[in-house]
Amino acid sequence: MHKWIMFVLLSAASLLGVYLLTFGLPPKPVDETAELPPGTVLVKLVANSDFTFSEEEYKVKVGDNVILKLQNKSGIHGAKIEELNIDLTGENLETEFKADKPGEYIVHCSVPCGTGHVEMKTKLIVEAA
Ligand SMILES: [Cu+2]
Repeated sequence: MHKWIMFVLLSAASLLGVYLLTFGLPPKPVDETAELPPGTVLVKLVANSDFTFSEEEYKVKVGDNVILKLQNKSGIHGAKIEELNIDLTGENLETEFKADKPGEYIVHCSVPCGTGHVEMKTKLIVEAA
């Protein structure tokens, strides 16, 4: 009788092993903000397929050192902030700058990406400290 149980356990363990070898362990969620130095904030613009960015506005504070990243979830987009001389496109999807002037900055897509391109905008709000 014990042999039967051992057989079932062994089979289950083997199946689990094969499963893990095939699919690998589920990736652990990476907390990208965990290793940022104090005073540095990460703003991640996620560009979606429906010509939107993931948030209607992104907020930082005056004095923040901002790491601005663009992630193209679907399609190829860009993110341009004219007043700050920032344009994230192509290989250059990350930049770092100091938020030193409060205000609302329009972020718009800078890569012609389709019918919704002209309206593809979001806001970066720099709040007074
Ligand atoms: Cu676009």
